[in-house]
Amino acid sequence: MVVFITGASAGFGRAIAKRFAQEGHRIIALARRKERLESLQKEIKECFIIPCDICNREGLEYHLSSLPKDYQNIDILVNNAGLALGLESADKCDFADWVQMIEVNIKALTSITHLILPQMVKRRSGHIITLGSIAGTYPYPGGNVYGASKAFVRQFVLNLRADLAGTCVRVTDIEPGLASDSEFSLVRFKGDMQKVESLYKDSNALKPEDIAEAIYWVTTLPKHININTLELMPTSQSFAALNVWRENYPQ
Ligand code: 8X3
Repeated sequence: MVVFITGASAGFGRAIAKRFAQEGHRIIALARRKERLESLQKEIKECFIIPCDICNREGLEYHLSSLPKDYQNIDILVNNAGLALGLESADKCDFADWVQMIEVNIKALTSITHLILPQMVKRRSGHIITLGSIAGTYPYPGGNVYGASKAFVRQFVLNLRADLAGTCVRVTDIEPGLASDSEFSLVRFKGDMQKVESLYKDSNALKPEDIAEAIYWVTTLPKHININTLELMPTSQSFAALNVWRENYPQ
């Protein structure tokens, strides 16, 4: 199969590329950082790299129209690129951070899906994977736009399922909880390593390889099975009671 992975240079994306490559599949790896893509290319056998900003639709169009023959029929699109910026309360957030999350998590994800989906429908075969989050279902303080962007992703996937009835194209939203060993939290905390370390300390968080395994599983199930959403958390993570703020409100 040909597997197109966005955000493939590190973390989840890199682990997903390696998992599929291990089974002999061809990888198209897209990310901004060329050197990292080149190092991935050295690690796996059949890998075509696209150094491109996922927000650049013209760039995406160009690269998609110049894929080598063996890579033109994309069987799986893994919409992995995405980010969280900040964990402040909404009234204290930087608006530019909100815009950037919307640009990458929503606009870029829909852009690449829009470019690749028609060829899958035409061939009556293919699987679109998105990386959602538990934050798209469960609100938490500081989740504001990040969680909302992942709620978009979840609903987009379900709506795609409705549109794709009868096309044989499958769509799945993978929704991880706390996951370490990627740049996710370092980006979210803007390089504050102390915050990252205290978040993951003794947490037994999910690892990129766990996410890759989940994706490998949903995409290799018999063709008549479509996993719509797959929510996974580390066993150590669970739910807390709803918050009740107690004070006498002015009447
Ligand atoms: C990442 C999971 O719990 O940090 O999407 O929101 S969480």
